[in-house]
Amino acid sequence: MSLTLYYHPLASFCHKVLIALYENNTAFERRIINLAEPADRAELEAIWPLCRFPVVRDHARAVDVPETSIIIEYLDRHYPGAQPLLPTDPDVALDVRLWDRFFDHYVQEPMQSIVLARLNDIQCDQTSERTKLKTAYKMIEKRMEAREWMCGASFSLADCAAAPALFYAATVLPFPEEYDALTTYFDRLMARPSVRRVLEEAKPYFQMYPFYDDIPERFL
Ligand SMILES: N[C@@H](CCC(=O)N[C@@H](CS)C(=O)NCC(=O)O)C(=O)O
Repeated sequence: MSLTLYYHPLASFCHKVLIALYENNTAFERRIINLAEPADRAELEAIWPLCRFPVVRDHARAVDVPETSIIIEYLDRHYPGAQPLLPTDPDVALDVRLWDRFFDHYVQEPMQSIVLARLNDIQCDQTSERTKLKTAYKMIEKRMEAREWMCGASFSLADCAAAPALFYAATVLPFPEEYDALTTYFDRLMARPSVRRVLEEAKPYFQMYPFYDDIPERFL
């Protein structure tokens, strides 16, 4: 098998790439990395010294590919499937990349900061992170009033980024009740077979998540 994915089934950025792989039925080998294990850490560090995952090793092309957005573009280019995740129209592709960046920087990052503070039992002012999430929710609500997927009628890289970011963000800061478009989009994402499969595989690990009690019953 050509591809090996270094990942952990609970990690939100790993979910983003798993969704892309499942969307296209791409064959890959799994290498679960437990960052608490020094040997696992060393293995990941040898590939990507920043020690962040996921990383894909492509044995056939002899390259290691880090960074989720780059991995998904790489898969789209070299291992295309039935569901292209980057549109061929360059302007639509730019829009997809913009919303992918939006979810990584303005949903994942503040959410992860809040989660890490809870994990490490750090009491700190989280006003800035919560404000970023509130602004992001408001922007998604407005954008999704007239859209099926983030960048139009087709599921894309932006939706791969959105699903795990919103899944975990909702546990640290619930969506405002009046945000129907955001809630409908979230439910649509959660019903997508690739996303369901990722969440099903994460189930055995959910108890390790510091906001476990805030995961809705339907996902447990
Ligand atoms: N920008 C990176 C972010 C990857 C990332 O932050 N992954 C987390 C897991 S969700 C990680 O490796 N955390 C380990 C750490 O921070 O030590 C990407 O898109 O791949």
